[in-house]
Amino acid sequence: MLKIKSARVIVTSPGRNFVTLKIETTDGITGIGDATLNGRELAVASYLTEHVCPTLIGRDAQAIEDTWQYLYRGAYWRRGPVTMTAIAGVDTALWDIKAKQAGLPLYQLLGGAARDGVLVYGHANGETIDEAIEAAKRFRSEGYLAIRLQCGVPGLKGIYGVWGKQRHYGSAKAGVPVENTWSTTKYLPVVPKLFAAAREALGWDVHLLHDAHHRLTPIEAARLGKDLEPFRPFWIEDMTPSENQESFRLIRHHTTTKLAVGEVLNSIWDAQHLITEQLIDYIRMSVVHAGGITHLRRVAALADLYQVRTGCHGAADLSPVCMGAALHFDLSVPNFGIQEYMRHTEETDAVFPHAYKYADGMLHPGEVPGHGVEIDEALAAKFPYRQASLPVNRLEDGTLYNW
Ligand code: CS2
Ligand code: MG
Repeated sequence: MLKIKSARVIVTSPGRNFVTLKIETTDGITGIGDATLNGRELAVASYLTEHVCPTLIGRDAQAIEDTWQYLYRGAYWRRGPVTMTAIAGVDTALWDIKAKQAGLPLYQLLGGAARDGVLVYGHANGETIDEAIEAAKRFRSEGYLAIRLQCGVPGLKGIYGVWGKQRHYGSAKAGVPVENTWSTTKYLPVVPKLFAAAREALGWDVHLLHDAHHRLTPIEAARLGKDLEPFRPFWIEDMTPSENQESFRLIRHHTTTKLAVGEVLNSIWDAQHLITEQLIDYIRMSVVHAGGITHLRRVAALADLYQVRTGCHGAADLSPVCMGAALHFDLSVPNFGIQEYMRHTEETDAVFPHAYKYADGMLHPGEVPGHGVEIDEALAAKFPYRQASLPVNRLEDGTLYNW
């Protein structure tokens, strides 16, 4: 039996914090899993180090499902982002080991390739609509078939998803949270203008996406959905907070604009009604935050029954280890929709050498055994943890709001 000999947490910060779990077996096979929770990294690192890793030693490294159930049911305190991210780190590392042991790329253990490559979307943004459109043209020139559009809102600063000319995005800032200001009234008229300009400049053979980032009430989301219908968005994401899954019934009642939800969800139960009532079109849950490949496959299987497609979260605060694992999942899952692809910095890519490659608007996970991502521990050690926090948002009158 292939037993677990060691399980170690590696925290590194090549430009931003990442938490990686590394498992080694008695046969010397190693596997790694992403366990990064942006702004709460040490909570997951501690959960793993103190409460999970000691229980793994001596366990059968091949018993992925039993280990998943042990960590989920055995925790008593089920679900939640910290718990499910910790479980994801273990699950992903064990799938990596199993595929390496088989000498196969991970997707071959998940049913093989269901498509030639994984459609991805890039992130065009700018303080102004013109700047965002120029950025979108650059993504088109790089062969992207799908582009997310975000732009500034006149009269507001620090808008989500606008990071200017720098190539890479880091939402968490050093120290305690910075405070942004928000006005839905100022925001709502801007997005239709952004999409009108994008269709004018880019035409119709490119998918256009937008992230409302939890900022609207259901009726405001319905308004935005109706206003955007003429521009046929691929999806509008996180239109309203998704804890109240019923909210989406109201949005659905008013608009045919396609909806994506789920990057902050971490279990099938959080999305159960969104899926079974077909209140959404894409489920955004990710390998790293939804309990790993084992649980995400269950979510995708439920979604498939209701013609809901996957659209995994893939922001730069999810490490290349998550991206690598997600691409094997994306390549094999029948109801694949699209994969978010926010490029990591060169420093991050050096810490996490990987087999996945971008070409012509698609990513492919590569053919090496496992998920195809490793960690250079010597280099990782050169980037110590730095406390960082996601921003908080207030309305113009000071009311604390959704970031
Ligand atoms: C965003 C994320 O990529 C997205 O869709 O919602 O950038 C999100 O803000 C970060 O992952 C939060 O850590
Ligand atoms: Mg989002």
